[in-house]
Amino acid sequence: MTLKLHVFPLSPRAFKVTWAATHLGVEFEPVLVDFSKGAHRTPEFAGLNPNMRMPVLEENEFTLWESNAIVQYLASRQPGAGLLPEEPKARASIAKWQFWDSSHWDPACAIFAFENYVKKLFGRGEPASSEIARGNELIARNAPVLEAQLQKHRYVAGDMLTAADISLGAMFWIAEHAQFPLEEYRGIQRWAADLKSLPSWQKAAADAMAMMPAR
Ligand SMILES: N[C@@H](CCC(=O)N[C@@H](CS)C(=O)NCC(=O)O)C(=O)O
Repeated sequence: MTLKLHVFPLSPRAFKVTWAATHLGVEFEPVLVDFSKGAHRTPEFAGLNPNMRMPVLEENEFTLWESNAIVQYLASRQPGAGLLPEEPKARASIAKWQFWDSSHWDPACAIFAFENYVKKLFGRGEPASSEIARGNELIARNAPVLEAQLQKHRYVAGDMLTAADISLGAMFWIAEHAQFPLEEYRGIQRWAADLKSLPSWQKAAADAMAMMPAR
């Protein structure tokens, strides 16, 4: 069985795993999890991920959820690509940023994704100002950490593109819609533009849009 990636392609967490696979040249079959039809709330989907969330990787009997675990798995299958070096300190630095993504960056950005994008996409009302205020606080606390790193280095874990850039940078897939308050962070903006210019980003973006059913 081909490796399958179950995704709702407009989500940055989905883009994270399809972009990783595309960048690494891992062949995969994308499977649409159509949120508008509640496809993630079926018993079949719960069998793949009891959290009823995407993305999910499925490969024969093996299933894997949590987008950063999927990025690590894909990157470790293609060691020659350099996204996840073997050397313990280099690997740990990448894991550190991926855990930071799950703990701090994704939750901060997700507020803007939900309030400014998801609500509009699914007709769920206007952005809540209290939530935007909470998002602004989280961005103000966390973005300077990433900015300082990107002022010193071209990429998140140093001077080479790694799995950490894929994990953190995928959020920019929806930046135009989500309106993250990140304009003042010049290092982050330079890095995001760099990532978006990669051929793998452009291919993954085109493939993601092609997957979306007509609305
Ligand atoms: N930490 C998880 C988060 C996955 C997640 O929350 N996915 C959302 C979409 S971006 C989802 O499937 N939501 C379905 C729901 O809330 O019912 C990951 O990175 O994979």
